[in-house]
Formats: sequence, C-alpha cells, structure tokens
Amino acid sequence: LRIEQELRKALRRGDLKLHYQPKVDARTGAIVGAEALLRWLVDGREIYIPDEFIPVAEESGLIVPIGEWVLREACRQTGEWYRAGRSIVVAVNVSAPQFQHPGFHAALQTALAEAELPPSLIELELTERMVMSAGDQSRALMQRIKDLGVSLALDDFGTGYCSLSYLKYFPIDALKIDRTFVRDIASDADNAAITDAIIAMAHGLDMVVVAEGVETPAQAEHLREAGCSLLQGFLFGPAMPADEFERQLVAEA
Ligand code: G
Ligand code: G
Ligand code: MN
Ligand code: NA
Repeated sequence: LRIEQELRKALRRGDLKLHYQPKVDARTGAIVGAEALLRWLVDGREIYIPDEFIPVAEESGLIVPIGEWVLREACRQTGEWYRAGRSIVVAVNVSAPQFQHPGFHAALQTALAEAELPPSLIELELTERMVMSAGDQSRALMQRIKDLGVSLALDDFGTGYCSLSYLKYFPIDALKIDRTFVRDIASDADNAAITDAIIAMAHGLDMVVVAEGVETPAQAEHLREAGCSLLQGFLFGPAMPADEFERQLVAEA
C-alpha cells in the first residue's frame, strides 16, 4: 500500500521517466529502434525497479493512467526524433489490465494524434498470456490497433503458452525471443536449436524476429546467421535516458 501511494505521487510529480534501449539491425549494427522502459527516479536515483512497482501498478489499477502517460511520452519523444530526421521505431510495453481497459484504443489514438508522427514508428509489445487470455476479443482489438498503423510484437516469446496456431490467428508483426534462450545460445545446443526454429518459423509466418538480452559477440553472430533481423541487449547498450540515446544516434551518424 505504501508503494501504491508513493507511485500515485510519483506520477503526479513527474518522477516516472522513460529510458530507451537500442535495437540494432543485425546485419549493419545501425540503431533502428528502441524499447521504451519505465524508470522511477527521485533526484536521478532509481528508488524502485519495474519488477517491484509494475505489479503494484497492475493490481491497483494505476497502470491505466501510468500506461497512458507512457504512451503519450513515447509518442512525443518519437515524434521529436522523427522531426530531427531520425525515424526510430519505438516499442512500448503494455500490461494486460491496461490492454483490457476499455479506454486503451482511444488513449493510443490520442497519443498518436497529439504527437503528429507516423503511427508506423510506434510498436506495442504484448505478452503471450494477455494475447491468449481473451481470444476473439483480443484479436479484434489488435486488428483495430493495426488499423491505426501501429505494429504489434509478442514479448518474451517462448516462455508462455502461445501455440503456433495462435501465432497465425493473431495479427502480430514481430516476435521477441526471450533472453533465457539467447543466454545459452553459444553453449547449449538445445537452446540454439529452439532459437533457430523460432526464427525459421517466424519467417515462414512473415514475422520479424527480435532477439533480446544479447550480451556477447558470439550470441550476436549466431543470431545473425540464423536470420534474426534485430538485436537488443547490453552488447549494444542498456536502457538510457533520451539525451544519452540521442548522443548514440549522433555518434553513429
Ligand atoms: O526495464 P527492465 O529494466 O527492468 O523491465 C522490467 C520489466 O518491466 C519488463 O518485463 C518490462 O516489460 C516491464 N516494463 C518496463 N517498462 C514498462 C512499461 O512502460 N509498461 C509496462 N506495462 N511494463 C514495463
Ligand atoms: O520483459 P521485457 O523484455 O520487456 O524487459 C526488458 C528487460 O530486459 C529490462 O529489464 C531490461 O533492463 C532487461 N535487459 C535488456 N537487455 C538485457 C541484457 O542484455 N541482459 C539482461 N540480463 N537483461 C537485459
Ligand atoms: Mn519488452
Ligand atoms: Na522481453
């Protein structure tokens, strides 16, 4: 309850910030996207990590106003980069209770309109569990989101319960291979085989594959050879404040 009250205040005071983790083109190494990740900072210091406060936000319903702020802020920042000549695709994480809230589609539409940016620069990361939970209803909402021009990715793929037939049923553009598979890719033949199979299957379904948690050049090399298009992980950089992310963009330009 204490965290909940503090979180309410943090949202009001502007203590929630978005950091951006680079996603790079597996072949060229160029930064083409970013994942927006929420941080709770007081005087620049992280007081709770997302794994501590996001569950509180979900249980209390605070995830709805917080999620709306995240959407607005991510769209605003993406629009700013776009007008500066950098078309960075920014991915926003969406929680189940946020996605299932009746105002979600309208909030997304408003955030896109306010920021005046090409909707194709925004991607939503959904989890397997939330996509699976409400079958037809989720599919209809996902289609309405796609109709706005926003793309959809399935986060933490491989850890949930998503059957392969479901992948075809839902309008999903990208799969994010969970970092538990990536971690042992160079040392564990089973994990390497699973990862290679996910990539091949995703391509068969015309989906983009993003690997997360890439920490070593050996992992990056394996993923690139298996045909993974985008890489994300500490090898290319952690989530960082927007100004630091911009400096990386400038440095590579
Ligand atoms: O940022 P990592 O650094 O710690 O994030 C931990 C978890 O918090 C991840 O599962 C991530 O998806 C989730 N998370 C981070 N930012 C957001 C956000 O803006 N909204 C939601 N719903 N989850 C987020
Ligand atoms: O669940 P989701 O994938 O949205 O969460 C992203 C989480 O992964 C964040 O907590 C982020 O800090 C973490 N992360 C990003 N890159 C790496 C990495 O290379 N290694 C590890 N161990 N964690 C990472
Ligand atoms: Mn994510
Ligand atoms: Na993930």
